Amino acid sequence: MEYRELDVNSVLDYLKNIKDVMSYFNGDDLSVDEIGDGNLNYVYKISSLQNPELALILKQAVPYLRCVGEDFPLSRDRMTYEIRALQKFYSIFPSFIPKIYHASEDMSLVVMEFLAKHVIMRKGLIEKTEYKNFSEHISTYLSATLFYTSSLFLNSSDKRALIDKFNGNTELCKLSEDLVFSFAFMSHETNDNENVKNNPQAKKLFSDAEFKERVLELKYKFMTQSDALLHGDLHTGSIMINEDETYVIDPEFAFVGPFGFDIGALLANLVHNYIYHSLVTNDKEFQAWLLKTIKEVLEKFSDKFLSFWQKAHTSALLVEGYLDEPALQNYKNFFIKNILRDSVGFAGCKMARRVFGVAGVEEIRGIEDKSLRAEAEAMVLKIAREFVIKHDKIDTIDEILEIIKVNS
Ligand code: ADP
Ligand code: SR1
Ligand code: MG
Ligand code: MG
Ligand code: MG
Repeated sequence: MEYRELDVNSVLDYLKNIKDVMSYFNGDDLSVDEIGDGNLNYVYKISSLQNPELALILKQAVPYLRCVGEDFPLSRDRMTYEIRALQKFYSIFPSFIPKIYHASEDMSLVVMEFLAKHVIMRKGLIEKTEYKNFSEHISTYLSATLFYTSSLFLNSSDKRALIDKFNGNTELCKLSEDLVFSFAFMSHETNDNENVKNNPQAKKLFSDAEFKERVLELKYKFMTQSDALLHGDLHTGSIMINEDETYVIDPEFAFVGPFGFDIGALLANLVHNYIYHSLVTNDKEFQAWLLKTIKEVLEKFSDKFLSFWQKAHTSALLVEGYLDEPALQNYKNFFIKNILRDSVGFAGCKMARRVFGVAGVEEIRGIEDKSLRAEAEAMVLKIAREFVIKHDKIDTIDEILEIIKVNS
């Protein structure tokens, strides 16, 4: 089928020939609304007019960046990788991934379960909602997806086949290389230049050679280290949640990259939210919940990752009998510490890019009062800098919490 860009008027015409979607709606009359709020794609909600319980999502990639327009071309192949990642992650842990009803690489679209009872986590956190199962859920998601797609579990040929399957997601990897690790730390046309202009914090950041050199180390890892299949954009806007359930959506940036990148993205976004509550709502109780959650996510991730490893036998990395038991335990503990250290480093890059870079986060860029926003940006940059400079010396999770507390 030849690609065509859909709109609210043509979605139903496309879907009428898709048996799995039509049988889901039992022949009901349907309506279509565009509900996308992300930077890249169009998201349509298809609803039954007879039965309010029945609804699906159709997400289509267009050959440009939605938030900029056709002047910023971007390969719609990103949907091919989103479909593959949704399928792969669903095969590892289906309860965290929306069910797919239909996917077309030609049309660069996917039709999936509508998460009716869930909200975008960033919005829930801004409203001070405590999600008591979140650390349990997301630590399972992270440890399972990272472990079971790594060379700690896969044999050599399966791992290389996995890399092959995602290796073509070049444009989105390049977007992260540019936006997460480069443009936001230098003068660049894509930055929020209204804010950069005459801003002493921008001047200081752009000339901070020590910070920028350490960012390069992390960028190099991002570009070269093929540890595991990543979501690639795991901020709190890619999580849909309620008290009981957690879903991870929008894995279009998926590629086989460094273990710490998704964990770092999540950590960065929880810290953004902490800073927001520190300055805007001044809600100490909610801040304490956020810190407790960060600690639990990291601790549970480490425990679960090690326990998956304990259960696995040989893999591409560890051949039976290669190390005795005490040496093996030492090796594993050191391995997990390095994942946490990299996560902190990536979190620092991910936090700092949201200050002057092209895409901000609501918790910081959305602060209307200019001087309060500048205060929030100063906190983000302080913590981000500490994360980046100190990440490879971090020994305990409490040290990470201390950096957040002392600087906010
Ligand atoms: P983008 O890649 O453009 O960021 P997303 O996949 O993040 O697109 O989707 C944009 C928005 O659409 C989400 O923030 C959410 O509000 C809504 N959305 C996406 N998928 C679903 C879903 N399965 N159920 C309900 N809402 C969804
Ligand atoms: C211009 S695209 C900016 C960002 O949106 C996505 O969600 C990713 O975070 C990307 O870096
Ligand atoms: Mg999104
Ligand atoms: Mg489900
Ligand atoms: Mg996206």
